[in-house]
Amino acid sequence: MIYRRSSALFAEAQRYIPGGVNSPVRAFKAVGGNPVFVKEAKGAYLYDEDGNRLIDYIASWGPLILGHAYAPVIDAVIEKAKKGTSFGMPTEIETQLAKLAVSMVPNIDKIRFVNSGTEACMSAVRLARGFTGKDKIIKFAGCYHGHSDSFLIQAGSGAVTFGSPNSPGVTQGTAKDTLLAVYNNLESVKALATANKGEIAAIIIEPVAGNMGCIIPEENFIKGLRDLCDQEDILLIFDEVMTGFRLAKGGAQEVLGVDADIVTFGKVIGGGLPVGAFAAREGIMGHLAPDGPVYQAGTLSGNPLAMSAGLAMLTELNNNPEVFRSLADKTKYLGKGMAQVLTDNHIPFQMNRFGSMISIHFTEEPVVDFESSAKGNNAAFKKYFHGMLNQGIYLPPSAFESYFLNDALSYKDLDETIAALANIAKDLH
Ligand code: KE4
Repeated sequence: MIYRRSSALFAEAQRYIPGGVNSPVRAFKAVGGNPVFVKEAKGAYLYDEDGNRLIDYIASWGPLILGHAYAPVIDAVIEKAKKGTSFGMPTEIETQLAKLAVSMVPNIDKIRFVNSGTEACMSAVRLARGFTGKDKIIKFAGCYHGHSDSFLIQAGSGAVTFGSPNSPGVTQGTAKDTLLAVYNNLESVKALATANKGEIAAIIIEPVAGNMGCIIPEENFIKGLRDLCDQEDILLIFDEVMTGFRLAKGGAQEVLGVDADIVTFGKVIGGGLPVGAFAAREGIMGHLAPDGPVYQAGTLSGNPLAMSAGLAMLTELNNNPEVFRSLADKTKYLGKGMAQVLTDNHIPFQMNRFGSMISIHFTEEPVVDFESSAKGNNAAFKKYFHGMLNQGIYLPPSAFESYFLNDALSYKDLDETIAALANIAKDLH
């Protein structure tokens, strides 16, 4: 496929925007080559600036779960835009979306809207610290909760020491309050809780992880965290920016049957417009300004335009819950077909799949945490990514991402994807 216009647009973008992109993963650094510039999209298909049609498996990194330019969302946004986009004043539609989200998600009485998943997770941690009066948090290596300082931390020197910044600009002062545990390793969490007894405000986790590729929580891992939090008076924060309204109406809490204390959202809740949110029971949310002392704010938080997209999206999902089963079935079909191709070609691989999240890792070893995910053969992944792109299949341009299926994908699209893999599988050794 030709990407001449995308390359020219990328060259110009780099003159005015750092790296030519407004979010690093889009720049193809992990897979090489120039990023594809998209012109428009409809349903399961992207149409790029060179006229190529691409079957889309990122859905804008999750939000477009019903496909691009989904008519009920678009119509709602158009109608709302005609009446003004934002007022900096309360509007009824914020309450309508809040009421619907609270009705769909277990264990939440109230929800605060923000403008991104980063804001949601950052605010959730501040709320947990304010509610508990404790400073430290535990996160997991490989989990991503947005780019606020407390989360840009990598493992410290020892097993139970403080984290250290993994980005310039993050201070040691911040890093010392973030402790790193190992996903699917409850002992690593217990060790941190023991070594920092009485100092930990919260554990934040992606209940089904999507930022190491897709990583599935092992039996009793999440339940073990719940029990530990109850024993140690620690709040459990589920970062459901990816899993919320994707795995089920009630997200990972519903599917895993484990209660979180605070839940964060993004992506699907905004229907493709900038919306994040965090939610909890009244006893916790009551600590948030203006009711309580924990400050959090935002000029465009809850703006009616974004709320109209989110309300249309969640209304569709709430009224048609069979879509979650449809998405899971399509993901299973795709995974089965691709796994067969890789097996037939004797390619070492692991495939992790949960609901409509899936990822392929070119490694013999099961992928259960960041360390095992990092052992994937990235040279093979690059060949896989570009080989599929050249056949009109758009996959996440990094081995450390989950695919996000949308329900506009037909079984014909899935078969075309499996066939594209069959065409290149022999090159993946
Ligand atoms: P945003 O600030 O990008 O809306 O959300 C941050 C975030 C929080 N929590 C989880 C579990 C997330 O996956 C994300 C963002 N996801 C990435 C994809 N891995 C967004 C893509 C990007 O950074 O451009």
